[in-house]
Amino acid sequence: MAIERTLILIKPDGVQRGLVGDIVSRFERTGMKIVGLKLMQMTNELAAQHYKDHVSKGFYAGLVKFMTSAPLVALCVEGPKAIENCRKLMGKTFCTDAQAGTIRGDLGVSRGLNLVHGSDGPEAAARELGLFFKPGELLEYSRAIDAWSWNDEDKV
Ligand code: DAT
Ligand code: MG
Repeated sequence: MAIERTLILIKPDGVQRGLVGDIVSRFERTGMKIVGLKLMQMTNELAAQHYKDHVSKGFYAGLVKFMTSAPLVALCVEGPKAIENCRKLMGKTFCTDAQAGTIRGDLGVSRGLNLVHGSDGPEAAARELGLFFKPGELLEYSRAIDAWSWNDEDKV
């Protein structure tokens, strides 16, 4: 299995509620590696690109308004099956449906204010990472814990 990279956003509600540390920790403590991280505010232009597949949906205008309303944190997380693994950690889209133990299940109660975004597949991950990070902003580095977090058997 390939080692994947995925885009995670800690949405404005997560930043405003002081949950950045908790949410980052949930990804970090799995052993996956943070290879990009920034605090930023989403512009309308970036929102339009990021959510282009949702433009015809009834919730689109509210979604863009929410996502551009205050700073968010963008992360690039790397690891075996990182895309699917991060989605699992996030839980179902609406917090009310998300299982206990997930970010949305543990930390949220809303439909739209659901704390996190995670790319939903390899194509989306590549496209979205390109929107949020310049190539030089994603780093390659080793950590002492890497050998105890995943090994060659996770790459098959
Ligand atoms: P996810 O974030 O789980 O990938 P999505 O891509 O289908 O979900 O939708 C993007 C965001 O839009 C989602 O995080 C919250 C919001 N959203 C989706 N469906 C909605 C709905 N029916 N009503 C209100 N907000 C919705
Ligand atoms: Mg999505």
